[in-house]
Amino acid sequence: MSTGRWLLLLFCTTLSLAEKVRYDGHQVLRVIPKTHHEISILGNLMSNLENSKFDGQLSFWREPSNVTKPVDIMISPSYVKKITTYLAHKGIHTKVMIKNVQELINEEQKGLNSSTFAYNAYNTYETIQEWITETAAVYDTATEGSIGKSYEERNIGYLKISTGGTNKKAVVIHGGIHAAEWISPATVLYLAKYLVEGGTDAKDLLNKFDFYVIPVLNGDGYSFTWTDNRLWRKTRKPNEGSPCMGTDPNRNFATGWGGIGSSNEPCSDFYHGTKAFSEPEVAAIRDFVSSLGGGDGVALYIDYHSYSQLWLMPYGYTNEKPADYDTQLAGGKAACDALKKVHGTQYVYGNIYDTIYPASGGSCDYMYAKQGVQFSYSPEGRDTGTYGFILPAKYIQPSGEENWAALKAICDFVDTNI
Ligand code: 0X9
Ligand code: ZN
Repeated sequence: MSTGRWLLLLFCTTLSLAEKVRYDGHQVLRVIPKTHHEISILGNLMSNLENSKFDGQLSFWREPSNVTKPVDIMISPSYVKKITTYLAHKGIHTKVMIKNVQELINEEQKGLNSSTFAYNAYNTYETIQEWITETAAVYDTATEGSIGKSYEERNIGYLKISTGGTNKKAVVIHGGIHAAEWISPATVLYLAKYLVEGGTDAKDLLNKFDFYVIPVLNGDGYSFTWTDNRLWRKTRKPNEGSPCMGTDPNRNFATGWGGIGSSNEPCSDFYHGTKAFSEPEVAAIRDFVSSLGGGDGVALYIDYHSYSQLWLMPYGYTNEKPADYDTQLAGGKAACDALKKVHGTQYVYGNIYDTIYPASGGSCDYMYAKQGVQFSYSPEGRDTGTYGFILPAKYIQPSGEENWAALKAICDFVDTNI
């Protein structure tokens, strides 16, 4: 190859390595549907997302579900006018929540430090895994473990925090099933911090339970949000016959798999995959909870998401209420009441189907219905849409503090109700 060609190749490779998906001028619009007719118009807009015409131009940050429930749509600049006019013609009013998504990403980038760990900052996948090893080395109560590997063979590490003894049930906590939801791993790390540092409250919890904290379940997706696309949600496994990669891991569990609120289109953000547990990360958390004895060994399972400030519980795949609904709901209330006392942050609690939207194949339903974990929750953390997935790092600490209060409350509740 000539020197010129080599240089060209080097230039192109460097360019493609440096290139990140940009969201210049992308807006997030909010619609609060007033009627079922409006919901179906928004639903059609969403299914259009799946045909090539709108591909990449519209992305639902919050899907349509019910009247009065906000729907958030990110729209590329060239489509903003087209979509707002289209909706206005149908009598649907839109409100700009985020004027320019790229500006928020730029702000966030300024504060990122990819090499050192800090609780009050967003940390890379690598730094978080190192944190697991270092924390296990420092604290007697902490040990390091792994639940398996991601598709790209990243380790899915966990920190076990335990004061020993027998007959304690487990609490399994994880973050980062959805890659873009950065406040989730950050909050989960804060919870682990309080547990290992062992204040009076932590000691009290550790007398009751053993804790398994998995900061990032979907490490491939999370890494991809740092290197390529800040808003990536899914796993990173290629889909045969499609140019689009990844499956929504929270549609990949075996509870109503392939049903309402999931998509069979690989390009959709809500793609359910080729079969339940097609994603190694999802199979890994299934096997891990099984290895702890399912519901016999695990008292409480919490899968942290963002955003919307909701404390969600089963089911998402049906509007039927589980047998344990009243107790689960009372647990959710205890968590939200305690959370609110810290910084005044208001969470709404309830079943996934009615409180956010129908969602089949989710972790929360699966751990309850199939593994028998009586208390299974999927909270959606801060905020309510001002920043959405791109929550500034200054909110990590308050999120950690209030979620610690919520965790203490739910653990106490579970301890007296199991
Ligand atoms: O769509 C989801 O998976 C969740 N919302 S998010 O914006 N974080 O993606 C809601 C579903 C609730 N969780 C479960 N079904 N487990
Ligand atoms: Zn999520």
